Amino acid sequence: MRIYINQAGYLPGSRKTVIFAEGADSQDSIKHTSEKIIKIYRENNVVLEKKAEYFGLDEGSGDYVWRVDISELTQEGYYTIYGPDGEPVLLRIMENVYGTLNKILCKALYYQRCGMELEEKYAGIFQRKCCHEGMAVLLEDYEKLDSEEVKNIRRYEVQGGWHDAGDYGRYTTAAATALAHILYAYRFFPESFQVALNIPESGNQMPDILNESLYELAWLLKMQREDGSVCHKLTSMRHANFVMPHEDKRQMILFPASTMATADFAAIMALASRVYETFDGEFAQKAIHAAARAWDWLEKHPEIVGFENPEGCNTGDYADMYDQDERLWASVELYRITGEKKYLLFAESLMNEMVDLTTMGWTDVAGLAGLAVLEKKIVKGGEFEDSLLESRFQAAFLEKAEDIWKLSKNSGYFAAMEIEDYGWGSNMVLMNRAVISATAYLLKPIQEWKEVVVQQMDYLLGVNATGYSYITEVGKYSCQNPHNRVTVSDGIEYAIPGFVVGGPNRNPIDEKAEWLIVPGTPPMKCFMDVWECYSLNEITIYWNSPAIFMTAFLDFVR
Ligand code: 9MR
Ligand code: ZN
Repeated sequence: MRIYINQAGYLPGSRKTVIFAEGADSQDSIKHTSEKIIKIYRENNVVLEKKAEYFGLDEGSGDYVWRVDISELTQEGYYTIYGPDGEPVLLRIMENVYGTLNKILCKALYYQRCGMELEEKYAGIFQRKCCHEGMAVLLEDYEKLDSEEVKNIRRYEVQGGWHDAGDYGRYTTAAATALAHILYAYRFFPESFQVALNIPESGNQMPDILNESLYELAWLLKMQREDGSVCHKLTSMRHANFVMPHEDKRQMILFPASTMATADFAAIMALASRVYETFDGEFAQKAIHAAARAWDWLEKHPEIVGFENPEGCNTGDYADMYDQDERLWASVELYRITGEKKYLLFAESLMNEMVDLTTMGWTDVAGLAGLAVLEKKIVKGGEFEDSLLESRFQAAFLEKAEDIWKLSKNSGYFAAMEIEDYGWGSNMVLMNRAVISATAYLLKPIQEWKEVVVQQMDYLLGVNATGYSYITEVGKYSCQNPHNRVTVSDGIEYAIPGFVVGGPNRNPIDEKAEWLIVPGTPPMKCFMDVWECYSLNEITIYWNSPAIFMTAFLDFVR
């Protein structure tokens, strides 16, 4: 029998779940339906005695599950909970739990910074030297590097941005998605982002989350070519070895443009232009100009221009065979900032093409267009200029929130997941669903939808069948061995705190996980906190970003 709690802490006013579980294969002869009473102590006094509710066999985990709702406890402080087997577990209730966590998740992005020294006064023990200062070449010139023609090759200054993940690549669609979660979160919940992050720009009048995001945006501008198109990625031909970033001297290559990258770029630059307008007019101008140029190129390329890794390249490809959702997002954002009818007409013409209007991962971004459209309603109680788009997106988000709630209710662990969802980066699927639920709650305050967000946060922080907190160094049993080249090679005992790892994956593709995960393991348990397991335990910017959205939301509505 094991006991699972949210290891970061619970909000005083929100739903609080504790789970007891026992593997279906357990040798213990505990009768599954037998009554289980739990006791919660505070300073040696019993403050709550409660019967656990027997859920039954949970399919995702293969566990027999008992759930205890301890929402009655609303006083801040530390509590000890005794499980049926008598083992004590310490839990805490804290008003600022998600404010604090939000800050840690945001600060993690600073540690991903490329092309800049991380000084001790900001990075502490994680200080490191400047990396990836070299110039990049276009893929078509890469072959010429060893030839006579080398002197004619044009080189590009591409310094800056965040390393995408545990690798040192920088990828456009991944960057745009991460930035979108963050910038929409900032628009929806600005109050949740008022704390300083102790980064070099702190104190300059701009909220630090915008400072941090600007570091990425400024780099992203460098991914655009003269014709307006935007390169799909900037990486070396092969992933770096497990060395510190400054030791990675591989040639950086600007890979060809794709319509997905160009449309995402147009969308995020248009969004950034309106977000930064009051803080940095010059950047806002540059951003909208760049967005318009990207759009012009898209207009000239109505057919999809895809992206595929060239032979011999093993860095990420962020494969995506469909670009209509990216174009939709770009047109909506461009309409919001320019008010030009042509963008609106274009967006309307795409609405019926979309299978799902709520998606917000790097492959499918229709839901990001949704956030752009619904923002007016959420933030100012205003209306979007087009009632068709607004009503379609609103209906889609509300309907989806209802589905997500049902999913979560059917899981012993309240995880809004189906068996097939436990693939590479399953935590993102779960978090993106929470973002949808949060958005729907802002449109229509159905209590259950907010609880879904709370429960997905609980899952990330330990209320799941592995018992891990999937956020590095947050919680007693947190992931500490993420697949992150910096963490593997920095010689520091601790992981860099505040990174969300990919999570359980029933189809792991890295050798170590294939070897470690016993066939037949239930999907929610297909996880190892082992650094080689990149398809389980890697980190990326777009796994932190939905968590940033969720924590900002929870801090806002608490
Ligand atoms: O997060 C991505 C996951 O959804 C895909 O299944 C996988 C394979 O295409 O790629 C993941 O993204 C990785 C990227 O390709 C390179 N940087 C690290 C990313 C996280 O593992
Ligand atoms: Zn770097």
